[in-house]
Amino acid sequence: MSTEAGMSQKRLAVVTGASSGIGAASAKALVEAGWEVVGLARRREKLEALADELGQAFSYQVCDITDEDSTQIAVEAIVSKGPVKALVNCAGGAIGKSPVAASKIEDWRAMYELNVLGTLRITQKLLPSLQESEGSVLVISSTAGIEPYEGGGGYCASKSAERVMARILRLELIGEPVRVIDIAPGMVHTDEFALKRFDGDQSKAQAVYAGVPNPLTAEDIADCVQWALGQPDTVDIDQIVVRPRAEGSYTKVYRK
Ligand code: 8X3
Repeated sequence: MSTEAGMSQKRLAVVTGASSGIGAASAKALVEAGWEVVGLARRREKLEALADELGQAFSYQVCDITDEDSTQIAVEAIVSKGPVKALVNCAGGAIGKSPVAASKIEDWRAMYELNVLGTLRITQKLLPSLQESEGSVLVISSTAGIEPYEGGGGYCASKSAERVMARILRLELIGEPVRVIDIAPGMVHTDEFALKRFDGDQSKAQAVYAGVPNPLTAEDIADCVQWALGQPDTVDIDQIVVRPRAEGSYTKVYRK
């Protein structure tokens, strides 16, 4: 499909982690830009609310990408309706902020299962459809995958793995009509990221953003997603690193 032909036809994007944060914002931005979007997430009620808000251009599959059967069922339902033009991998998160010496193995395992293996699983399953459509794999990684920081062991390791996976996939697909895009956000203030990291502890979650003028929002990242996917099929935005102006690195943040 040529770029111009592709623009005039239906463009279907699959967004993982669509129930909240960057995933929900990306689904909205893509619908606003004329895409049809299938949102994947575990929480049906959140997906239903998004469907009510976004209307016909948005549908969803309740899906846990850490589960093989759940993902297979969702993918079969999606590809039966036609080729997928973009996969936006937003599902992911941080669990805990303990030093390596004291980290819980199960926290690391959960982050690997979701951030790395879940992304791998859904990407593998949708790749044939993306190849058919001259599509794009987009990964929301993190600056945590570029600059490790104390206490970030499991999360930084998983995000490094996710970034490396995207980079290697890009190399392995050279010559094929598929783009691989890695967007690495720094500090993004969403409702759930820090709360999940700190096991629901509101004060620890709020301290992450305390005094920081204008942390990024989920909508800022969704703009990057929409812009990167909106480039011509032959233009691969390999990597975007995006931070709030007040953040130079995880450990160099201006607070008022
Ligand atoms: C989130 C960025 O800085 O909290 O992916 O690790 S950070």
